[in-house]
Amino acid sequence: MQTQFHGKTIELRQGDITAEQTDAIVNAANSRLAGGGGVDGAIHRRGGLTIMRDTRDRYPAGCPTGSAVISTAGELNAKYVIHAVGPVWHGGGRGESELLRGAFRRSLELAAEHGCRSIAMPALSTGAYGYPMDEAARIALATAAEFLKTHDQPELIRFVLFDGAAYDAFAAALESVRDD
Ligand code: AR6
Repeated sequence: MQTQFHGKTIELRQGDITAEQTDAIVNAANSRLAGGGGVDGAIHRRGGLTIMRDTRDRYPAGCPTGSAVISTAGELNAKYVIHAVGPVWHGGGRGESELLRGAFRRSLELAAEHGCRSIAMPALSTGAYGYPMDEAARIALATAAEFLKTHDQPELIRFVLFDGAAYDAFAAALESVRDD
């Protein structure tokens, strides 16, 4: 499923984000950039050790929640990995929505700053960090659509969703963003 926004494309795809061939792939990282399970584990497994070496050299202090940093993509079919740190879900009263928006927004800014024409993003925070999928999908898509209003790049923002339930939640949210 895809939709045009201001001449650029937001697309939904079900699958494994490490197989993407976009210029940038976004990782669902933690603030220590220490690696872990889920998307993070898959990216480091498939991308090789140079990704961790690069993030350790460049960002020894890690990355704050609600932001992102950029590194080499190692052996992945991308130019860059962008490590985005979404919030842990605590019920919604601890600024989670702004932090999630910030993680997506900073990832898109980094992609634009590095001349990326395409970016693949996962459903940040919806796995180990427990963010409710429907709400996360609305924030992800609203942030992407908003970004495309004022930026020429990336021309393609692709959300790569791991399973059918995540895909359906993003599809419903994309309909409502489109109608805004
Ligand atoms: N491709 C696309 N989506 C995936 C993949 C994949 N290969 N694997 C999982 N997902 P998570 P978080 C989905 O847990 O919630 C790590 O340990 C998954 O179904 O990867 O932000 C980090 O080191 C879910 O919908 O990220 C952090 O400590 C979504 O991606 C922490 O987990 C995000 O799940 C980050 O937790």
